[in-house]
Amino acid sequence: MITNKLLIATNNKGKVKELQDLLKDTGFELVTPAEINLNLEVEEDGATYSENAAKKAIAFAQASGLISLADDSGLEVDALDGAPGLYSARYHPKPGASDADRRAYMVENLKDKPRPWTAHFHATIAIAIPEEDVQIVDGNCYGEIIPEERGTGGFGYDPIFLLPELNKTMAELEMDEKNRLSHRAKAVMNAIPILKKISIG
Ligand code: ITT
Repeated sequence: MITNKLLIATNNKGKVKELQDLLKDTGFELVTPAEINLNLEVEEDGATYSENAAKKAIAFAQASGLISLADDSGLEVDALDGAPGLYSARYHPKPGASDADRRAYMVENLKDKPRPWTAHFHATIAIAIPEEDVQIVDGNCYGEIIPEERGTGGFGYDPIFLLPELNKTMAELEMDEKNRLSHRAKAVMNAIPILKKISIG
């Protein structure tokens, strides 16, 4: 049976916070994996953001019986030929590395390349209905990587991702500002018509 609950199908606490805010006016009751005691790690072995996002959304929908929204995202740096991209969460040779380690590693890999280090964040969102279909949308946000960290908001690569037109990093934005501009915000905007259709039935 389809309910009006929507499971935010991610284990990333930064994404959970942003998606709770971005989806608050959709009419769905938002549920997190922790709230339903669902502990699910999905292996991200797809060749594209879409494959990984769909795999996560379907796995969470099957495990919970709830409509599930998953996000697969990454940071693509032009001077690194689009790396780390799909592998952004694992971009470090050392297992167990932190977000701060990954930021330092990125800056280290860029230090001999000419600036500006242009880059964009990409997010693909998949919405899966249990026993039914999965639908995919995406969004991008363009900026540049800077060598020094600025700001304490957000998560992941936000302190080194500058939005040149604002002269602020993603980590210097209030969450509502990030949630107007980010790749994830744009993907959610594209997901709203799909969610409306689902809720109408
Ligand atoms: P789930 O799969 O459970 O959702 P994850 O962190 O493994 O969590 P991804 O595989 O999609 O998610 O990895 C995306 C990585 O890209 C994330 O861990 C960050 O390092 C980076 N990233 C994505 N969106 C970001 C954002 O808004 N700000 C900063 N870094 C971001």
